[in-house]
Amino acid sequence: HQQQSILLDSAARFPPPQGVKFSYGTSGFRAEASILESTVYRVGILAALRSIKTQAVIGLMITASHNHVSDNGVKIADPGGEMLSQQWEPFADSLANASDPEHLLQLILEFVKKENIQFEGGKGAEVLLGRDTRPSGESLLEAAKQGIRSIVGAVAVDMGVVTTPQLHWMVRATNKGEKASEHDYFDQLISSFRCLLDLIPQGAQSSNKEKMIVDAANGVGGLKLEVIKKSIHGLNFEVRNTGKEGVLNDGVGADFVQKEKVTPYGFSTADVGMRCASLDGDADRLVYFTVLPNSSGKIELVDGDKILSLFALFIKEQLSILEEANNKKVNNSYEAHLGVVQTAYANGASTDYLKQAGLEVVLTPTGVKYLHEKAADFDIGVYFEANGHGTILFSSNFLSWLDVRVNELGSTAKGSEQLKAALRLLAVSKLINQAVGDALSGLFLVEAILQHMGWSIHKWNELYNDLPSRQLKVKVVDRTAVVTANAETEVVSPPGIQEAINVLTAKYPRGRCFIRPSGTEDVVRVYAEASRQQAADDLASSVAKLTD
Ligand code: NG1
Ligand code: ZN
Repeated sequence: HQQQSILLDSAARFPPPQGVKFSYGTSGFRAEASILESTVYRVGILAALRSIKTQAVIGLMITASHNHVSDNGVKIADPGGEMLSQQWEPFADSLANASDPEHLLQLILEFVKKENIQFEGGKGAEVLLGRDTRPSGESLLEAAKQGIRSIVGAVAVDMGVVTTPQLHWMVRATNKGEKASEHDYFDQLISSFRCLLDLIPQGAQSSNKEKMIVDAANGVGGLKLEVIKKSIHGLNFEVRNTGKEGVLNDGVGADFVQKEKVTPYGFSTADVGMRCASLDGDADRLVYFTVLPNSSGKIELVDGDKILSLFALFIKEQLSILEEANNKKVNNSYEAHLGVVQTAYANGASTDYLKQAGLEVVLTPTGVKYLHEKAADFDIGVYFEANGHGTILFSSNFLSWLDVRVNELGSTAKGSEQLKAALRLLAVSKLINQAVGDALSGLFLVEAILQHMGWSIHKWNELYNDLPSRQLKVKVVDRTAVVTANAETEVVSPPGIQEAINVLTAKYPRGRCFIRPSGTEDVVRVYAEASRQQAADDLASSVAKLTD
């Protein structure tokens, strides 16, 4: 009863905006920041309940990623650092949309009963809070704290301004009983990067010592890179768009660079040919690019698909070195199952390249939660969206085996190629963020691998040539009318559309085209690719007409 009156009192301080319907999409709740306080307050309650239910620490991140600075958003990190379980999404929606405190309380009581959430006996709730650099973050953080504290005994721990992947990493590390501060995050990143550089084959690293430049989207990633820069050795880099002057995500950042394919603010023809990278506003996306000569700001984009290819290639190389040893010495061998996960947006040339390199490729629907889940089926699962969000997951079975193998080889085969390969894989598992895609750890892994291979960005980019592609969005009355199957590559409803797409696609050499309802905007998206840009453009616009 005391609990109920506390909830009713605090809920009354956060009335929801009129006439808005919130929906927990692939990136949590996102909206104009000024209407988000009640939503963030309610997500605070949800986070506390989730913590009691799972008997683990939960994360709550306030960010709107690559969106406009006046937007904001909120999302939950589950105990392993992954996205909120999909089973709880409908509850999140109903909480956010409850019209008044009584209704809210009613929903909570019903849900607590249905999910059998036990307030007595277990550990109290604990929620780690983080926010990006958006000015609205401060008051929204306060709303989240009040939501958490409206559950009696729940504790909110403010981690301050952090990248989204840092917060996910902290949740994961805390629940594993590992050191979990920001300092520990930097430590692990810097020491595993160092470890990879120390294991570079003699003579390889020469071609890649020149400086690289990072566009930090005027967001939180730039602040963190400047901290890392003070203690890291073996990489010469400059950080631009650190937020001291420009506006968050405004003409800068990974989303802008990937979609517009032009240089972000702060880059010019003076940078032609240099290795450049762009982060997004909360540093969970990463793309590379080079400025093209005499091109009025055009760039050569090296996207998430190419980062995926680089990572997969490197891991495959290390595994085959290890497996050679397996054949010679049969005791304690392990055939690691390596797989890569993409969405239908992956450039067709990347998928062909990966398959032809002998890799197993799986497609999932758009949205990190689907890719992540699929990647977790492998011993080593590498996933990336073309837009630069991705990471590498290692199974605990494989990591335990690797630990034992490193010890064995350390005593029987010191200095061997096998030991080096095993140590490299171990270092990758520590450098890369196992909770969620992380632009910072991704960047240092790309840099370590380029040095290992002795590759320039141009050499890397030549792994394959992207097929020309075109993306369009079509505003429709009801986007849910479009229903897809087979990882969004086929339309099942409305009837007849897929047949029409097939007929149009067949007209173009190397044509491929699909449509799907966006999970984050009120539009249907069209993607087309073909052997020439004009053909991809034509295919996309003719298919877009079908959806009108
Ligand atoms: P939707 O709006 O469902 O296409 C977009 C991106 C996703 C993902 C989510 C979450 C494209 C085509 N889609 O999803 O890849 O990043 O936002 O932020 O880029
Ligand atoms: Zn982001």
